[in-house]
Amino acid sequence: MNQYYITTPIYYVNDRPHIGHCYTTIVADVAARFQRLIRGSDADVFFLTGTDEHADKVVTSAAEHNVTPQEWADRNAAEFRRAFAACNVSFNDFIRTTEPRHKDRVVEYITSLLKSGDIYRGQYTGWYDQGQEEYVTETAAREADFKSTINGKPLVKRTEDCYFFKLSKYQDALQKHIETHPAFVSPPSRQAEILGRIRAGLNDIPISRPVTSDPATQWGIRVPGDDANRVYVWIDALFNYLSVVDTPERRSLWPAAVHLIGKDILWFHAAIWPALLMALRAAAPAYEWVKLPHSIFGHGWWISEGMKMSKSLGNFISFERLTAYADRYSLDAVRWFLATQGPLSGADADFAHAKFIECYNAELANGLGNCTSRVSNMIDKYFGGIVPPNDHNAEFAPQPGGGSPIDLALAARAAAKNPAAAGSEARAFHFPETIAFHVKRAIEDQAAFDMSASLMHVTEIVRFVDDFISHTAPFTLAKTMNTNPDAKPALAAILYACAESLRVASLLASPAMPTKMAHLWRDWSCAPPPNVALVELARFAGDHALSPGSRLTKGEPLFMRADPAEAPPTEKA
Ligand code: ME8
Repeated sequence: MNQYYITTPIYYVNDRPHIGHCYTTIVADVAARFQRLIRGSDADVFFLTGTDEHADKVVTSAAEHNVTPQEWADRNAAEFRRAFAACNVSFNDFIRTTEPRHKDRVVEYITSLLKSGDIYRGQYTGWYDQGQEEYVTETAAREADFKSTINGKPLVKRTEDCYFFKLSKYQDALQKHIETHPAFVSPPSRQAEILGRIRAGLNDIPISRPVTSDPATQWGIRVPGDDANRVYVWIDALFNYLSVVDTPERRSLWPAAVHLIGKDILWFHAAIWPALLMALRAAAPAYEWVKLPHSIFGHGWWISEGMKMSKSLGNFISFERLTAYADRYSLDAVRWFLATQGPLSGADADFAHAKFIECYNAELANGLGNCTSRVSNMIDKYFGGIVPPNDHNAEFAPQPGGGSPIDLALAARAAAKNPAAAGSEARAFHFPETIAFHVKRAIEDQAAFDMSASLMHVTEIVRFVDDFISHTAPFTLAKTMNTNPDAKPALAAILYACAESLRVASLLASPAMPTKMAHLWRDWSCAPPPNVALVELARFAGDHALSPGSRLTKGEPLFMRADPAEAPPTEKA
């Protein structure tokens, strides 16, 4: 199986982590954990996140806090690391763009592109706000009647030396690549927007900023051979995906499988980044390995209680607010909610308290949690907490008039539901086949990067088991155990099928809820062994199935029911 390299954006260190950063990073984590599970190995999966530190706004906020930009970056990069650790994110590497291993590579890349001519020195002309010491776009200048929006003084037309990247040269190649690789810009709804912009024509783009006596302009990587210019932060940042794996040991990880990002930064990733890679590959034989990533996945936006998140509206979901949810409902419940209800497919998603509670109660407390409790309680009560024998083949197809206790249980249920049609309504439950179907589909959904669909197979399995329990009514069957010698083996077959199905559901749930599922595996003595691929692990009653005779402890309920009337958790002061 191919190697799988997944990245998140690298986050600006002027800000503190919030739901958006945690969301992208948790979704990437679920995908990475799923790929490790599918392969039964950590070796070929590489998950990168990190921080983007050379932005001008880092200098500004550092000054506001009376520290140097590097100190400010150190402090906030540590905050991001802390937040991601608290979210149980299993990244393989965390890159900070101020690290020499990154900066040195950027200098090498720019040097090659200068040599090949795809980066060239030219002149940039634009409207300049002298008070703010910054350029204003043509549109913004016109809207402001060519005056500074800050001090009202006229903007001046200014020309200065600058380095450009020949983006225009790659217009046709980019267009062709996107047209012939439908998964390159994902989800598909985002493709038209990018293609439209490319077809409209591409200009070369400035990729440097001047260095002056203003300290704000001194933060960043210098253009090689020219100390009066520094590399524009976006170009520096994009290169992180390559610089981290540009070592002899890691080069085989390239190209990335998925660059997961928010829709805000799609253009940089779906147009400028591939063009830079094409240019680098063409620049020197040493960059022959620099192919294009498989997919740029631009997810939608989290809003909050129906509105754009804003600190002034009081609906901002900070990292601390998420932590308060995790403290009350468990971190894994938060991860589950983000991964299944998030804006992955494109449309924005609402972080509304009522919606969180509804999802939590339906899928976790009353779903997976309740079903595992029911089954382990029955195994505790009827089999002394020991996994019952699995003598039945887990095909529960009632025979009309069949005499086994399972047939009778199924038929009795059907008769109770519709006395006129006794037998005909009885439903068959084919466990091995149904479970294999969900496992296969969950893997396919991962390949399509559909987290929600993939995780919904957990819920589907739980429904299947719940349905089976209500059809076979094992608690009724148990009442006949003293009088009917066939009742106990029937009960064993029913409960084994339920527990074994839930074991498989727990495997599929584990990338989103690693801690809770590890608890279940401990209680049920079924922790998956290392180095076994998911299809093997998940084979119903296969080599890694629940083993009859082993301990299955009731344990604590996985998820306590939430009270919808309780006030939403708030961050601690
Ligand atoms: O753009 N909903 O960094 P950044 C969902 N440094 N996701 C959100 C979100 C929201 N409301 N708000 C933010 C940068 N995000 C650059 C990236 S990459 C080479 C350089 C997430 O700190 C989303 O993933 O502004 C978005 O793309 C990212 O945060 C932007 O983070």
